[in-house]
Amino acid sequence: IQRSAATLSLAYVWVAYAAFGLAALAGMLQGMVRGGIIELPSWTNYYQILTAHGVLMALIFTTFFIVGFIFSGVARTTGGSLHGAALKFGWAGWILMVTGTLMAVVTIVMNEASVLYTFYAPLKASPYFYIGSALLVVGSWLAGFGVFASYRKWKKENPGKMSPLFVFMGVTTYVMWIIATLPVAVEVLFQLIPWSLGLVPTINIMLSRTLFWFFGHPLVYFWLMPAYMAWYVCIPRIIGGHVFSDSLSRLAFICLLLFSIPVGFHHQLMEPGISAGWKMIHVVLTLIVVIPSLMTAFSMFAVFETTGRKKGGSGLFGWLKKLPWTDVRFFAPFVGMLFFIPGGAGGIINASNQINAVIHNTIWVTGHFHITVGAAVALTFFGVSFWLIPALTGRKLTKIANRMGMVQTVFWAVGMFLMSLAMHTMGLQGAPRRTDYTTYMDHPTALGWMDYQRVMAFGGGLLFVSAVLLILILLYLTFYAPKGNTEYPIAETETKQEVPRILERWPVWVGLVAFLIILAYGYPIMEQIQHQAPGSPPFRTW
Ligand code: HAS
Repeated sequence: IQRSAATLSLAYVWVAYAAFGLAALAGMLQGMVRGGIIELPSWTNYYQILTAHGVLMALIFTTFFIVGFIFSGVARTTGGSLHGAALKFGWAGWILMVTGTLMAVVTIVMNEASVLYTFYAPLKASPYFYIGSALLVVGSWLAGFGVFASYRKWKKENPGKMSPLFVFMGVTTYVMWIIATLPVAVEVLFQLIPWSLGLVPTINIMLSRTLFWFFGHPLVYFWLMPAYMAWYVCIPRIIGGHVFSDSLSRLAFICLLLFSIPVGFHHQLMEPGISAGWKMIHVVLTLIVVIPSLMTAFSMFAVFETTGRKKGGSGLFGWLKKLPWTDVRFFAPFVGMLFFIPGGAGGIINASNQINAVIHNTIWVTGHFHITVGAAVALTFFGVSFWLIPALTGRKLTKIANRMGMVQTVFWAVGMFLMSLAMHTMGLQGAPRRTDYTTYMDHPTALGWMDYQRVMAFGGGLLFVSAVLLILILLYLTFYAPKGNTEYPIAETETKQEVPRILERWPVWVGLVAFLIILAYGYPIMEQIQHQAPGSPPFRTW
């Protein structure tokens, strides 16, 4: 990869890890507070730290890493460089995103934005928090336009050819992201900012929550799709195999594009103001969006088995032994995949209307998203970073870094396992999410949760140790590892495969997305505007 593209990608990846480090510290503190192990000094509070953790980890770490990773992969698979316009868009996006991040972080530090990462009204933050979030989103759009510029250039130079698989997946991810962020932009620009500036006294809460989840669910796929890009395109090369099926991989991404947006009501199943029929439509579409993940599981099993067998593995499970278990580039994402099996099953449980009544707003949900984004996605991003950073800095992934990476992965996995198991168990016993330490006046049920809360805090401690270790390894790979070449692994199919052209006809897919969105959201949103409640009284958090 040419230096200009490598520097841009690295600039994104390192902001991601700076946010990750702070977020990990906030995460550990908040686990210990909730577990009753420590008390915070009076100048801060649990909700401030919870907001810092959620915003920095779920919004800043992920978005910066994803943008940096996609830029690097697009450069790698389109001849080693980025189009001039892509670089310009990329840097402009970086500046906006960093500015937005700083604005959000400063307001959180000043305790003027303790509104959690979902910033639900009527919790109200300083207008600078919302403006910062808007800049983050607009910056990511610019990055997306940069990827589109490189894609168009490649298409022009290669008329009639299907784009490289990585590029196709990157473009699909951004198309989905740009469409999905429009509703949250509307919520922030037309509801939250005027309200927090005091220009309007109240806002339509129901509408603001609907617009948030219109974006909030596809947001989780924005995290997942780049992890899938690594699974489909990079992992097969790392283990010495091939992409299982080019068409299947592209089809899975098209399904994610189509079905990840019109499903937001599965986060609002317990809310009034949306009738059961519309919720039912969203639940059905949610169960459809599970299918591309099942296709991915099938594909990954196929890649692992065929590669293992080619390397001499025999019998029902003998091929498993032939996988490179001591290579952290494979091991970390693989552990992530294992977490995603219960993570996906938990998602299906959540989406089922009646069972949602049991788990909604309990700490089960927190357990669910720690094993999906916090394990499946995060471990994949770590696994990618171990080769991406040295590939970008022109250094070597040394044996010692690899070994330390394995240790770091084990710490993360054990920490996450303990923490999320405790969360799921407590959740089923009714423990609410998003609460400070409390024994509910020594109520026996709440006292029964306390041991789990301590396990949660212990898991959080292991995660923090793992995070520190990770940052040390990545610093070493950026500045101190010996100079040399580290491969940017991109796999190909074993034989040339014909891919149906329709998969790359964007107007068809964008048209279908628009149709599904209008079907799922058009009428309910119209109803929410028409019959809006008087509005909730504003509640300042500072
Ligand atoms: Fe979720 C809540 C439903 C996936 C993240 N989810 C959340 C929240 C977050 C989140 C952050 O329906 C909380 C939001 C908040 O703050 O309130 N989720 C689903 C469903 C899926 C799903 C149906 N979620 C994710 C992913 C996330 C994520 C992915 C982040 C990246 N989720 C819900 C619902 C709620 C919810 C409700 C609201 C709950 C409430 O009431 O508040 C599906 O997409 C899951 C499909 C996945 C699979 C798994 C496939 C398995 C694979 C691994 C294969 C393993 C291999 C290993 C190959 C079906 C691909 C090989 C092994 C060998 C041994 C060889």
